[in-house]
This record gives sequence, structure tokens and C-alpha cells, in this order.
Amino acid sequence: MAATIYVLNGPNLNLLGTREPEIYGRETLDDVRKACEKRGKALKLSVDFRQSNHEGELVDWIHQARQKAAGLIVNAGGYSHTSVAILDALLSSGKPIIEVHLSNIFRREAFRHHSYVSSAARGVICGLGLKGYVLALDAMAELIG
Ligand code: CA2
Repeated sequence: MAATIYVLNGPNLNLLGTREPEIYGRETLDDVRKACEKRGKALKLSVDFRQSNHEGELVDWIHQARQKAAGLIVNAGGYSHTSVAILDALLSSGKPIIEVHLSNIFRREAFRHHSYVSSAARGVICGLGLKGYVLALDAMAELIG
């Protein structure tokens, strides 16, 4: 049976493709999901792609991943910069984690330069848009392979 990778997306990422294309590009979150599912298929991984605007729901999904997933790819959106709760959940997951950001957070405001998620992640990809998710899946396939 194919290993499952959770691809978790945080607040406001449902708005992708509708506003701020100069920062986040023109692709929608559905485009990101389709690209992940396509790459997952090629890598023989089952991709479980989710988005929530609610911190607690993201924490619940990270807990669930302990039983259901072989690894997590996480774009926690704005919670990356604020959420100790998401960090604690990730630290307890016992699974490899790759952090992804569409934009290059280091070229942006200083408050985006720190991410709590990074300290739980095996690797971080930022600034490559949708491609960052696909690269994260490639890296995840190696990490769990
Ligand atoms: O670059 C990323 O992927 C971010 O995680 C996106 C977050 C931001 O808070 C992080 O600093 C970096 C924000 C997601 C908001 O996405 C929107 C997309 C289109 C229109 C409005 C918001």
C-alpha cells in the first residue's frame, strides 16, 4: 500500500490565485493540490492535501498524522510565525516534516523571517511557488524510502 503524505495548508491559503498575485502567483490552491497529487502518483505516494483557517484543526490533523501518515509537508501560512501550538504538535508527531512557503519569507517583512515550524522540520523550501510543494514531495520520497 502507498505511504500517505499529509500536505497541510494554513490560514488564507484558500485565497490563493484570487489576490496578491505578485507575491503568491496566479495558481489556485486547487492547482497546487492537483500538482501534488500528480507528483505523488509518480512517486507512488498517496497525497492527503488539506487546508484550514483554524489553528486547532491543523493541530488535530498533525495529531492524526501520527497514525495515518508517513510524513508531513506543512505550509502553516501566518501561523508559521506565531504558533507554538503547531510547533508542539509537529515535535510530537515523530514523522519527517518539510516546511514549504510559496513566497521567499526572507525577502519580506522581518516578522516573517522567523518560523516556529522550521525548528521541527527536516528541511525548508521557500520562494519557489507551487514548485516548492513538488520538490518537497521528491525530498519526502527519499526521506521515507
Ligand atoms: O509564502 C507563503 O506560503 C506563506 O506561508 C503565506 C502566508 C504568509 O502569512 C506567510 O508569511 C508566507 C499567507 C497566505 C495568504 O495567502 C494569500 C493568498 C492570496 C491572497 C491573499 C492571501
